[in-house]
Amino acid sequence: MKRPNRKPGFQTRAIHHGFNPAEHHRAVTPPIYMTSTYAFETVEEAETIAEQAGATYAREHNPTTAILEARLAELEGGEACVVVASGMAAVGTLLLSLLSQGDAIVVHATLYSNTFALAHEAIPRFGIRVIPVDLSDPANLDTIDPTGVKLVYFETPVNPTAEILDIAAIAARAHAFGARVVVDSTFASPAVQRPLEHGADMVLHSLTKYINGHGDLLGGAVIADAETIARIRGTGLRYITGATLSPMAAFLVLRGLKTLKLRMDVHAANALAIAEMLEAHPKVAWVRYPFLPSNPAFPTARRQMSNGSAMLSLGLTEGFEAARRMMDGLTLISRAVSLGDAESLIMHPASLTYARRRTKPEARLATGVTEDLIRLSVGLEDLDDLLDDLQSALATP
Ligand code: 4LM
Repeated sequence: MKRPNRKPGFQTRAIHHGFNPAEHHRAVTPPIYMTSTYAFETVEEAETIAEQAGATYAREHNPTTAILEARLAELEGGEACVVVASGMAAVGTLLLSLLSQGDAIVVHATLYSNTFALAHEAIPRFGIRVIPVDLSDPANLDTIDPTGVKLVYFETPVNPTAEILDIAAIAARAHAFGARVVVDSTFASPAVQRPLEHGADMVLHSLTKYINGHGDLLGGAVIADAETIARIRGTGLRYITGATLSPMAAFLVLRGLKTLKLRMDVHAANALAIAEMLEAHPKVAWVRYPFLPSNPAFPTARRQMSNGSAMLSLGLTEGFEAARRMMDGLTLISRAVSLGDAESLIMHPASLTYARRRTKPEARLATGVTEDLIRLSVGLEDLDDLLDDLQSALATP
């Protein structure tokens, strides 16, 4: 019997929310609607549907995608969601929908490298003032000129440092001068952290990472109030970027979501054990993982995250060259960018940035990213195998 007053748990909603088999020929799994356009009985019907911002064309509407959007909004505790073709499409579509010439945006000093490039190279070209602030101390927000600041934008945990920013403290200060807060929560996923519950106004995800979780597609999402999402969909997605997620990708993300919480529990348990091993290792100079008890950010992390997720950063006592040698010694963990997959992935931002400079001299490391920093996305392999691989690689002379 149904108990109407009890809200189903996260895992149940991740499997069922927003889908009724009775509306889809009793299919238990959401069907993939491969169509670019929709037919109407009459011109009047087309007009009515267009007026209600309903499905007229697949750049903005698709039934498979709509199930994913309803489910992500529910899991983040937001009113509405729009999904797009990649995480960068989400960042670009959001900023180009909500900012205009003369506006300003605060960004945390450290960001994912391409969000950093968007903020510091592209956005200023449109007459938008970009104000980098070290948000690890939220009081730094009190020192800026808030004129025209519409958005305060940051990631937590931060890419690639795994630093933790205090969502509630930053949101309180941003709201005091009338700005809205956007949190890129890609490194956590809604199974671990729900920024809207801590005062953020919008949540952004690269679906490519934990939410899909299987390393086989690109996708992005923004979750916010219904009016903001209607604006992002109706301008940003419709005629600025047109960066629509394919229905096939939406279907795969829905499949990934069903196991998100289960995966995050194993990711986090593996990551904590690896962080503890690294912390005690003589060749490791430092390690940063949100839920390491020695991490000064642990109390903040515990307040806003249910576990530490599985992104960690570390530096070796012998620095840059030692990082490259250690990574080349790994046989199980893949040397690859991206994160959140079943496979463990490791990368060294400084090497990639230096390589990129051969073709793009202005390429630079984001603030706070040191030359020795190695980033590890801990996967779902057996913990003993991961520990073995890391310990053997660290033993490489
Ligand atoms: C990477 N990251 O770090 P798409 N926001 C965050 C991210 O980490 C990323 C994006 C947005 C990496 C990709 C190669 C916090 C991406 C952008 O890759 O466009 O889905 O997401 O290794």
